[in-house]
Amino acid sequence: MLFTPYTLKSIRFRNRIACSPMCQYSAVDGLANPWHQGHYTSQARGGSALVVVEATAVSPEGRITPACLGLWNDAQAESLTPVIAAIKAAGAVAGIQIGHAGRKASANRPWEGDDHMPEGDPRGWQTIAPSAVAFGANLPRVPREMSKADINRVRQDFVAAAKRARDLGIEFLMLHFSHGYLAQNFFSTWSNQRHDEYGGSPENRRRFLLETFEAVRQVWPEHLPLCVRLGMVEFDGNDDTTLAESIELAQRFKQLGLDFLDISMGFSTPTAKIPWGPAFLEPIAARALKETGLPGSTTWNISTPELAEHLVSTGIVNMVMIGRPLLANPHWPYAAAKKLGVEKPDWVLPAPYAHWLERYHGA
Ligand code: 8OZ
Repeated sequence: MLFTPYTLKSIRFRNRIACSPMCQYSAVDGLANPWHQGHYTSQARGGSALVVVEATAVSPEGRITPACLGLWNDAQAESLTPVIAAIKAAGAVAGIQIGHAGRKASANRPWEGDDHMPEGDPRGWQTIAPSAVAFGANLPRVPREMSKADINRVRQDFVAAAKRARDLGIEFLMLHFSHGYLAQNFFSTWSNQRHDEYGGSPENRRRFLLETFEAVRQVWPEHLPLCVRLGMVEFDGNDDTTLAESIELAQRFKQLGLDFLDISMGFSTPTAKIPWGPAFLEPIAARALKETGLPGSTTWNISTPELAEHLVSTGIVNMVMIGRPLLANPHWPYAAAKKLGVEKPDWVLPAPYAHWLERYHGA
């Protein structure tokens, strides 16, 4: 099943493997450069059906680090043009994840500390979030509470980035509504302590996400898939309540035109006890996708072909989002096909590679 094609809206995926968005922290001024060109070209040539470009900020203060990609100006869009062309030329579907890092923004790159830059560091900036509450631990910066004007502006920033993605010929748009970034900051009581219509009840905590989704849907073409990556649970001991709330939120997105739900977790508190293990989100994904009836995917620790095949062949997900295995080997899909004994995988190994690997010497 992992190597059967899949069609969503007008888009055909050559198999069920997606290269999950993975921050490269290698940009200057939000611009893509030869690093991104090489990385995304390799992923597309490696055989993944969908290549989702890393978390790309909708505004300067929405970057996780100063080295994140951005899509808030035309120069940034232009810098992505050859990257998108290369993904498509290798037969993969070109996707992008757009987001705003909220209270987790203004951080050092993981290999340079993975923590907030100290207050006063000239490379850093004032973060914003629904409430002036810090994440804590390695991310102690206290965000400024967003005004209604901020909320409206960030929603429009998402819309402007979605338009740029559309105009770039990107075919799959993922909204980063998880991992303790801005949207999750609104949804989670760990970070949202507002008393206006954007905080308090589940309906109020959903409002920013639903309004942003709805506004993006209006500019994102009807025939192209719109995806949300949602943090469904926090692993904070309160998951029954959180999962019920997030499933309801997913149902509301569905009513507004969501095409694909990518199941992840919240990362809203450093006190979370995450049960890291092979495909540990499987039961959450199974329940959420079944109850909502939405097509979708899941991610985290899907590191063997057998596990990926299991998730797809049982009908739990339509696609798997693979991360680190594809960093270690962009040709993981080819290796997976061989391991699973797939004779003629219905995906196109680019002709030069196919010639040497399949035709000349045999497999
Ligand atoms: C894992 C490691 C580093 C960054 C996210 C940008 O949570 C990330 C990220 C995840 O979406």
